[in-house]
Amino acid sequence: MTDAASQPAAIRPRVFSGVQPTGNLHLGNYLGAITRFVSLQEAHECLYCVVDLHAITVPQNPEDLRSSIRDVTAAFLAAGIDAKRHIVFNQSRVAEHAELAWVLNCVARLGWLNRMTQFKEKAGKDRENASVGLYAYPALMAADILVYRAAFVPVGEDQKQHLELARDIAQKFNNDFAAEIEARGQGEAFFPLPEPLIQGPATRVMSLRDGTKKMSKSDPSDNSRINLVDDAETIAQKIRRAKTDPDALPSEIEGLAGRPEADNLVGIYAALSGEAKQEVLRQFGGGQFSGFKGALVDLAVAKLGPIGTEIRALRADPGHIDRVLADGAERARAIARPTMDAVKDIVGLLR
Ligand code: AQP
Repeated sequence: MTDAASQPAAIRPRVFSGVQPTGNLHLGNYLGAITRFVSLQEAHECLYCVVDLHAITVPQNPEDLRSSIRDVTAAFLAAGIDAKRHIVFNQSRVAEHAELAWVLNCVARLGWLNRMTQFKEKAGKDRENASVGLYAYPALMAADILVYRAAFVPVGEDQKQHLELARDIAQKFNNDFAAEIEARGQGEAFFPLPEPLIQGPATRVMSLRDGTKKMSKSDPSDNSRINLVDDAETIAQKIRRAKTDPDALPSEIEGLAGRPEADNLVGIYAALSGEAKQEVLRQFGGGQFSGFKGALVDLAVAKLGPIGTEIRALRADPGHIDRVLADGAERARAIARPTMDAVKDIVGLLR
């Protein structure tokens, strides 16, 4: 047998990605990231991480954080991630993430971090009061990926800049320590430059209330997003109330220009049905939103309903979730520790 799935994990390209336990996972997280996580399992060795150290860069209620960590894990499993064949764990259990992040903080330049737009958005006007962790977040994200020397990172469009930074940090480490890396027989580049996988028709799902804003867990309006745990009635209500414009749907893609809400709903339909946007417009172009929204409700409920049911069932067994996370952390650490030991040797830290 020569198909990728039958290859030993060690020779399948390695994938890493993370999701923050900062609230209810929504359709944007699902279409932008989690569906890709699922499809990559076939031909890759995958590590999927609940990035709890990222979550605490902004204040969290400890009780809510604990349950969010379990909820994100439940969503991974409910969506079809196989925690036996791949690795599912929470970041804080593998201390090598934080350990490597410190070294990378010393490699990354202030000027690079100053350019990160997500920090500017999340810190808002009260920048002086943002945590140092929120500022250094992208260096921790680089460590998450590089500690496994991952080849590919499936993410939504919003993480593109952070991925570019991770590549810059990896490159600078390789350059700064080139002599030591070579002397230790680690080849020319110790860290491979990770490739972002930003693909599919829904890499940036927008708010249902405002087609110019990203669908987000932290949006104060619950009607702005479809949560993976929403029941059928809630999904239906949110779609029916989604903002639209007065015109009929266009028949051609070009007709979606300047119509962010229409574009978003068509994109969501396309992503859930696996069709191209043009195909969706071929079916619904010229019609009113009410008919299209009815079809979108049916599709969304059919696709998301079973996942929500499974998440609720898994929530009832936190012991199972905790065992999955502990087992995943042990297997993740077995990969991360040798990288960290090599980094210490390369940098000149005694161990
Ligand atoms: N709206 C989105 N469309 C497509 N992809 C998205 N992702 C997030 N929002 C969208 C992708 O989901 C993965 C996990 O994201 P995260 O939860 O770790 O952080 P985030 O990007 O900050 O997500 P939120 O919902 O906006 O959270 P808050 O409100 O807490 O900041 C990532 O791959 C992300 O690209």
